[in-house]
Amino acid sequence: MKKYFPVINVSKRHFSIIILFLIWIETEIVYLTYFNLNITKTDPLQILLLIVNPLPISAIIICLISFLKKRLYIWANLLFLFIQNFWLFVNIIYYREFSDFISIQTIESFGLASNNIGKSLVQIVHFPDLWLFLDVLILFLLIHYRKIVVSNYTNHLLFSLAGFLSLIASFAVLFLANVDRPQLLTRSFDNNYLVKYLGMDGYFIDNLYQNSEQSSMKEKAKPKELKKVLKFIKSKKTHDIEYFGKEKNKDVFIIHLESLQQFMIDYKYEGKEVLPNLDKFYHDKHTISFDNFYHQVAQGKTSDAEMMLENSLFGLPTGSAMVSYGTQDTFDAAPEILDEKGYTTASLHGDVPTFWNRDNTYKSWGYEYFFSKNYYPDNNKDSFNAGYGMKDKIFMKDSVSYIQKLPQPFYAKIITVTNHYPYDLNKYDEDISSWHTGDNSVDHYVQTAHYLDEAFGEFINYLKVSGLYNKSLIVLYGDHYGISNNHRAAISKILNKSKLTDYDLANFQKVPFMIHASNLKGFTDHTYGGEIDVLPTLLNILGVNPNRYLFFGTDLLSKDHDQTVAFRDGDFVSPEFTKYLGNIYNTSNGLTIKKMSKTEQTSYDQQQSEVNRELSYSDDVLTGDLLRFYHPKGFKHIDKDHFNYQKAHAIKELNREQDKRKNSIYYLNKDKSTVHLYHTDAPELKDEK
Ligand code: GP9
Ligand code: MN
Repeated sequence: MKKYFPVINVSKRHFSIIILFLIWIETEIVYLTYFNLNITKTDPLQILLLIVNPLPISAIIICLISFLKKRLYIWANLLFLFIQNFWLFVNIIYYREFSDFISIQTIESFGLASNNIGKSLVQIVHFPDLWLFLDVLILFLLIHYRKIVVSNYTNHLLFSLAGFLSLIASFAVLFLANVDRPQLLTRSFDNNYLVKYLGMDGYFIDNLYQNSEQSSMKEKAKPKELKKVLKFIKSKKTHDIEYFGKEKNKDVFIIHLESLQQFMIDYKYEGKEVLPNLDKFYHDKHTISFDNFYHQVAQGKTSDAEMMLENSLFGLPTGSAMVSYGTQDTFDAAPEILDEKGYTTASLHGDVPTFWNRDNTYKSWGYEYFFSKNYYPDNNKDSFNAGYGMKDKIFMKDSVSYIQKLPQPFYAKIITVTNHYPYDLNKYDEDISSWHTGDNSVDHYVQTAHYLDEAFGEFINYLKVSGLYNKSLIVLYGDHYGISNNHRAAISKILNKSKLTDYDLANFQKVPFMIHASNLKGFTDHTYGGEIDVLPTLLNILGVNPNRYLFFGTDLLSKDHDQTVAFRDGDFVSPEFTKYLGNIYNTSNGLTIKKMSKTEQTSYDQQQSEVNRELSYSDDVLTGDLLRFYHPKGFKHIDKDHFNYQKAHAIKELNREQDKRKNSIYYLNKDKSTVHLYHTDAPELKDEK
């Protein structure tokens, strides 16, 4: 034996480099073969970060280990290598099942062995994955049998210097990551982003930090805080609802119109209506349309809108509540509330399921189904995608194959995405010319908005021919602005206003909100309200009493509705005042209020204090997980573990439901698909006909 394996003497410096190299190469292999990090190949910074990011944090730790003496140095290195391998290994397994990275919150909320991982562990651990541990094993044997002998000399200066440089490098990675993806850490977006930019270690440290912050807030929160919140909420309850139960048991479609702003309704460009289908819907005799309805989102954008729409809770002042609290908090959300009333619940979206942590949050909200990108045929074809996901026309058409199988009544949320910055569209999809404001990041908005309108028109057409239209309550909302206030010059051109004030910008935050159903008498409602008010409004129409729940919004159609609309930064709009960007305007005429009468001042102060209170109470609910202490009578939460959004599982479940519930559109059509009733002019789908 001795003859074949000569003893190798290595210095500490070399041994440390070997460990670092192994960690680096293995991480790179795993990045490229197991994960789908969506690297933009034309972005050199992304590629550089992907190559460099496994190094700095590991290098710092390896440098620290180098100060250990004798065998402790060697075993600590091996242990560190093993931990790194193990971290990669568990993430490979988790990723294979969920296309997401493991987090402390997921382990705490679902347990490692549950969340269907336990059941199928044998299927998802592939024997060849164990290659990851080969290096530790080989090194262990070589050291144990003294085939590798590491010198005991530590060059203190060298390791200190290397450690210091690695520390600088880790900050450089963080800095460059933020250059490429601004607000990466404050807004989080998606675990895939964190790993792509900061590496597995960076992701872990961030997760550790976030989790310890969240846990300490949660631990501190006591049931008596809930009492304060409930007292506040009680003053906002609405009574004698004229519309109560008007559309009981109807199917519900919530159509999320990405970045669509109210000013686009009835907007004409080059003499043509930009949104002919939405305009028609807006003025329909069965549509209640709101023209003073505001988005109330902050950094969490779409996720803030979703949080408000389905929980009547505000997003957070920074970051995304769905990302920070969606996995572990308790919610009384629309899907779960409606599930209790016999509804089947589904969210449909053409982006990856991890974005805004939807894959975990939807389980906490009680969604039975989440049809995301990989459920859709040809979802990876370049021509089928624009910006963040599948093009609306293709996405909406292919959604029908799932919608038709949902047992009725159902609650289906359809999240569009094509009208999203940077408003990308293929030339052949462009039906109208772009604006010519000279601001390139704004000019194409009109084209993608028009595309969204066409997609919506095709979808409504399907609802009509399939008979669903009259059986459904259709709710439309714009989630937030598409054109931010940074584009003042372009906004004045678009609105044809030579002098743009902050009052105009406040109005620019209005988004469409419409409710359509056959028993409703349509009109344009000038009530002031926002996204926080949607859920109580919707529940009343469906005959579910919202007063039973802890909601911050109030029914828009009720006489008791509170018309003070809070923005996330403490600004607000009410029928009297528009407080925006530090200025106060008279809402009815847009003039600056310089001096207030005593009564005006009292009413202003009262509104401001209410806004401050509702925002901070809503934050208390989320950060303290206060809903865990709240038990509406008879309302039982579904175990989060019950849900499984794997495609194969969902399809099996849907098929099983057909014969059990016997009332899906598909079943009622004698097990025949209704997809052929759907007509789209999307050229990508032309070959299919
Ligand atoms: C991504 C989509 C976009 O899935 O919902 O979110 P946004 O950037 O609008 O918040
Ligand atoms: Mn959005």
